[in-house]
Parts: sequence; structure tokens; C-alpha cells
Amino acid sequence: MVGSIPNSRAIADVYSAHPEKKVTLYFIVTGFVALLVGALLGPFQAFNYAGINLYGILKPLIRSYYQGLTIHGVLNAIVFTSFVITGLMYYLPIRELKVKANLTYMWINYGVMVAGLLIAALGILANTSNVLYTFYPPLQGHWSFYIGAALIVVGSIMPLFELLRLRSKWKREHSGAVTPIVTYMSLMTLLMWTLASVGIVTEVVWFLIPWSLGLREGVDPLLSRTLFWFTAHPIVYYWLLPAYISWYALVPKQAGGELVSDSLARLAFVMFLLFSTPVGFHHQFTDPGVPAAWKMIHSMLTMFVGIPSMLTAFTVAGSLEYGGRLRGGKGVLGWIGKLPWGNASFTAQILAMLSFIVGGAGGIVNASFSLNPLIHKTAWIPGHFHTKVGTATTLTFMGMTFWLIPHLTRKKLYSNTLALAASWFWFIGMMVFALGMHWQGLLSVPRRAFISGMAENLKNLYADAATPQFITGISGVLLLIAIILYWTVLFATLLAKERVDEGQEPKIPFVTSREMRSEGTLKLLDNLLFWFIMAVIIVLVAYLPSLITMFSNQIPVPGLKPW
Ligand code: HAS
Ligand code: CU
Repeated sequence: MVGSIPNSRAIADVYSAHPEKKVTLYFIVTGFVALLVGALLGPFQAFNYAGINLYGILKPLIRSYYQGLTIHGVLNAIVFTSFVITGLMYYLPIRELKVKANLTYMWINYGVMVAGLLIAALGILANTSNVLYTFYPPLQGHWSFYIGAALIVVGSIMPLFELLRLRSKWKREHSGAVTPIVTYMSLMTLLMWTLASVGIVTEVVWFLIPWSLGLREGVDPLLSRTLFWFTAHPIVYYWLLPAYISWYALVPKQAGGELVSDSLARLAFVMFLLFSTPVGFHHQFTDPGVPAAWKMIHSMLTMFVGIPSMLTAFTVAGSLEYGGRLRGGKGVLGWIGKLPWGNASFTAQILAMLSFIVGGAGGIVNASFSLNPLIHKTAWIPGHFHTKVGTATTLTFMGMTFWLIPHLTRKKLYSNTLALAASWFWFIGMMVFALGMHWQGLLSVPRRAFISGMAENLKNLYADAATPQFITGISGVLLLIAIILYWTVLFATLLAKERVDEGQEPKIPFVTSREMRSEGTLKLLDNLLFWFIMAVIIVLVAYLPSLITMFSNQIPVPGLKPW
């Protein structure tokens, strides 16, 4: 490192070459501050599933288990993911295309989402909206919860239009070339998410906001749930695919390798666009009003959506192997030891990948029409998704910040050793949590249950789950340590005084990609409108018959507020 320059001048010119760095930093840091608040409630929930009720410590701020769980789910699953993903969806394509983005539009986008966050916080912190992050009616939250959530969803879709504009500008200047890979994957993610969001936007804007304002007598719970799950399965790929973009287009470079197949990566994203949305009934296998035939069709389509993840494993593993061999790895598996395990950003993301496999296997059980009833609404489900959004996505984003924050701010990472420790504690903590909760689920311990606060006469209801409950409690301690380590690294890096000279900061570890001609398969894969229309057709076939029946046979139910 050449040397550092005084802070005052540094701020002025840190962003001058790339002003999009500043708004990206705001998106990323806002997301991780939200995650810190949400994550800190996590150990309380793990201790609850160990039979230990520590909620008294949180009073009067947090007045109940369900208020705490709502804050945990909303901040972690909706706010953290939306802010970080929106920042990444802008920044990586802008830098890959080497174009100037509309900064005003980006800052307006940031403002819309911050407004949504603050408005939703009104209802939640006032203890009027303990509806959890799935906000199923007839539980009725305050109107501020629904309006805030709607603004965050609108904000999460906004990057699509700027990226489409930047892509067509780039294509005019590079005629005959296909969309560069990171921009391509980002656009496919946002197209999928825009199609998927139609369900939740209809539910919230058409039904729940007027209902919460007293303009609607009641809403039909089955129709609301169906519109919610229309969106809420594909939302998991909105959370996952930005992590995949790093696993495909950045991590191989960090491993000293390259992306071994650009077109296989594009094919995986086409499959996610086509099959992410028409599967939502796999969350409603026990809902009475959904015809069994459609549940079976959605179950089979869900198995389909596992295929692009298999493709991803194949391509990513090949790309890592390429890097390991360039580093001198020999024999069938000798390349693994040669990978840069001392690099916190790299290791965090490999641990995230391994966690994805565990959760994916459980996902196939969830998706099975005959097995699902064994685990539906049990602790198995949080066990599943803490390996997915809780680790595959979250630990990947943490791993990315270990180069991205120094890249954006020109400040050195506070400590690679602490960052490595945070990654291992998070990974091991989440694996222990997943073991405890999957196991409790198999013993029929319910999810979303204040089991540490049960009445005296029910105290021994889950006595046979004592071992997995103990395991779950251990995970709470490990994850608390991980939280302290990670946010120490993040804030110490952000608050550092010194900045390195221009050009000394970490580069974006893009894999090497050359300009490819738009012909043959690549031309077909690059036809975004065609694939989007195909996706809309599949979704209409999978949903329209049931939705027509539900819309025409609504049973409006008034709101419940048991808090
Ligand atoms: Fe899930 C419930 C099925 C993926 C998140 N899931 C949830 C909930 C959340 C969630 C939050 O079918 C709870 C919602 C609620 O509150 O009620 N899920 C699946 C399936 C997949 C899946 C089939 N889920 C995710 C991802 C999530 C996520 C990703 C967040 C990011 N899930 C379900 C079902 C339910 C459910 C039902 C409802 C259950 C109920 O009854 O309520 C698939 O995408 C999984 C694909 C994976 C596989 C496994 C094999 C894959 C391998 C290779 C991949 C490895 C890679 C790693 C890419 C087919 C072996 C990189 C490679 C290396 C080099 C290591
Ligand atoms: Cu799902």
C-alpha cells in the first residue's frame, strides 16, 4: 500500500471517479444495520427453542415473542435482503458495462425504500402489527405495516428499469454483442422478481391496505395466502440469485480460476426465470381450498426448479477446480486444499455454498406432496430456511462485504482473521441451529411457538425434544459470537480514519469475460423478452384456473388483533 491521504480530501475524491459507489454503500450499510437489529433477536429465539425465556430482558422495547419474531423476520428476510440486493443489482452491472447510471434515480430508489422501512417500523414498534413476515390474514396489522412493505417491494423492482435502459445503451455501442454475464444474470433476477411480485402487490395494495384502513369489511384468507405464496416462493430466488451471481462471476476469480461455462450459467438463470414462480402451492399443501391436482403440479414444477441449482453446483465446482489446479492442485481432490482458504471473502462464500446443499436436500423433502405434511408448520421449516436465506444468502453477502466495503470506501478491511472467525462461527452456528430445529420438527415441535413461555400444565409437552432443544440453545451462543465478530469487522472498517490511495483498493473480482457475438444459442438466451413472455405463460397456466375460482368465491373475514 503506497500510503494514506488525509480524510477531508479523501472523502471528496473517493467517489468522484465512480459516484455510484456512495449510493451503493448506503444501500449495503443500511441493509447490514437492519440485519444487526434483526439478528440480535435471533439468539432469544434460539433460547426460546431451548426452553429458555429471556424475553423479559427486552421489555419494554419488545413486548412479546411475536413482536420480536415479526421484527426478526421482517428486518432479516425483507429489509436486509432488499437493500443489499438493490445495491448489488445496480453497482455490479454499472461497473461491468462501464456506463454512467442515473444517480438521481438511484437515490430516489434508496429514499423510497428508507421511507418504506421507517413507515413499517411505526406499526411494528407500536406493537400493533405482530403479523410476522408472512402477515397472513385474518391477522390484521396497522396500515403503516402494509404501506411500508409495499414501498420496499416497489423499491426492490426499480433497478430493473434502469438496468434495461443501461443495457440497451450498451448494446447500441456494442452492436452484435451479447449482454455481459453479470448484467445478464442481474436482469434475469429482476425480471423473475418483477413477475413474482405481482401476487404480493395485488394482495397488499388491492386487499390489505384498504382492509387495514377500514375501507374493506374483510379479506378472504385463502385468496390472500395464495397471492402471498405466488410471490413468496420466488422471493427465495430473489434472495439467492444475487449470491449465485457472486458464486458464478466473482468467486472463481477469487479462487484464481475463471467461469468454466458462461452459457451454462445463462441457461440456469433462464430456468429460474421460467420455474421460480409457478410453484407456490407447495407452501399450501394443507390449505383446503386448493385442488389436489394443482398442488401435485406445483410439487412437480418445484422439483424442476431444483435443476438450475444442480447446474450451478456443477459449473461453480468446475470453476473452483480450475482455480485450484492453476494453484498447483494435483490428483482428484488435491485442488481443494490449494484454494485460498485464508481469504475470508472466499471462505465465507464456500461455507455458504455448503450450507445451501444441506438446505436444498431439506427443500426437496418440503416439496414432496407426501412428505410435506410430516414437517409442515413444524420447527423443521425454520431449520430449512436458516441454511438458505440465513446462510447461503446472508453469509455470501457478508463474504462479499469483505472486499466490497474496502472497495467502495478505500478503507482497509479491519481484520481478515476476525472476518474468517465470524464466517466460521456463523456457518457452524447455523448448522447446529439447523440440526436442532430439523430434529425438533421431526418430533412435531411447532414453528413460530413461544414454547419457553407455555403454561405450567403444558411444560412437558415436548420433553422428548430435550436433546435437540439443548443443541438449538448452543447454536444461539455460537451465533451471538458470530454477530459480535462480524459487525466489529464491518463497523471498524467503516469507521477507520485512513484511506488508501486511488487504485490501491480491492478491485471487483470479475471473472475474465470477452465480448461474445450474439449468434446461435447465445442469441436465443439473450432474448430477454421472449423468456419473460414464456415465464408469464407458464405462470398463467399454473395459477389462473385456481385464482379465477378463488376471486369469484371470496369469503371476506374481518381482521383479528390478538396483541
Ligand atoms: Fe425453501 C419453505 C422448498 C430453496 C427459503 N423456504 C421455505 C421458507 C423459506 C425458504 C424462508 O416445497 C419458509 C417460508 C415460511 O415462512 O413459511 N426451498 C424448497 C426447494 C428449494 C428451496 C425445493 N428455500 C430455498 C431457498 C431459500 C428458501 C434458496 C432462501 C434463500 N421451501 C420449500 C418448501 C417450503 C419451503 C416446499 C414450504 C414448507 C412448508 O410446508 O411450509 C430448492 O431451491 C432447493 C434446490 C436444491 C436442491 C438440492 C440439491 C442441490 C445440490 C447442488 C446445489 C449446491 C450449490 C452450492 C448450488 C435441489 C446438491 C454450490 C456448489 C458447490 C461447489 C458446493
Ligand atoms: Cu417455497
